[in-house]
Amino acid sequence: MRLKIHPEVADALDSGRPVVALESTIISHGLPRPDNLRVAREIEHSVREGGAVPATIAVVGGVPRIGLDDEALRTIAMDDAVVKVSVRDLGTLVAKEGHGATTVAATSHLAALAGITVFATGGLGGVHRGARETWDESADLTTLSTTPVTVVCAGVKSILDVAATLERLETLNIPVLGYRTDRFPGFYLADSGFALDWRVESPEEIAAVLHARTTLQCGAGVLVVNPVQQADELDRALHDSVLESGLAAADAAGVHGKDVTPFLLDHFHTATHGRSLEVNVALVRSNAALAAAIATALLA
Ligand code: PSU
Ligand code: MN
Repeated sequence: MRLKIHPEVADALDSGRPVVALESTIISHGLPRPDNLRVAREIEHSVREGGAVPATIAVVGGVPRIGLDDEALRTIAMDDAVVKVSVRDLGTLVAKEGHGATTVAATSHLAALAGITVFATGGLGGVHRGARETWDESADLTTLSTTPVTVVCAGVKSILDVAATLERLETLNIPVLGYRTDRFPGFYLADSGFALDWRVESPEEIAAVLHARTTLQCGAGVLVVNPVQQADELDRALHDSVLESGLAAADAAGVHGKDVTPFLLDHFHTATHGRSLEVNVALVRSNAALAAAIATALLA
């Protein structure tokens, strides 16, 4: 088995230029077609504008790819055969030569394997509501506890149990750094209602934290949380009503396991008539730009 690194990404890594990893589940299962392909390209563009090389990660025809050409990006966005893959699915999918869109967990794993340490996405997976009965907790959390990658995100969606997710991040030794905020962001909303212990003001300050962690062999990944601009956030009343109807619909449809997150995301996009998509795109692009700045600061 080989890992296929896009020549531009390989060149940047070899010559010590900044690279930012991007996940692909957000493209295949997190955003509606046909906007997803356009948005995937826009996210890559934001990384470039920030002065770094984008490396969107996915499995195409059984080959783990670090950086996708246009054909591969189109396959991930449009092909019905693309499955959502976490770390545990990678080996099976490679052996079966299938197409897979990587979650934050699987993307972090492959990024680290390729020597990429900064990664941008929208929202991290976490502890689901009702996890006390279902045990549904994303492998994003456990994977980050052992994978030294910095993930820039807008917190977690309120479809999850935010308080439980924050507790698990603490247990798993994953620090959460608020970028110019003291509040844990709630994805569509700038503030989830929970406070953070640590606030950072610049990419340089984040780089200093990361260098110190390397020296101290802290091992785990780091979450940098970047809230959506207050002007861009989803209307709170709309958010709350759509969340309530989405949770009820998922329950009524008997959706469970890895289908829960895509189901609820789709509900948000439909029920807000595309408004949640605009918020989603704005925050991912902002995260991509910040990740590029962090990757640059790390090399300074
Ligand atoms: N949260 C979002 N958008 C997403 C996801 C999470 O706001 O697209 C995707 C990410 O790829 C994340 C995955 O890694 O869902 C988590 O899925 P699960 O809960 O099944 O681990
Ligand atoms: Mn799950």
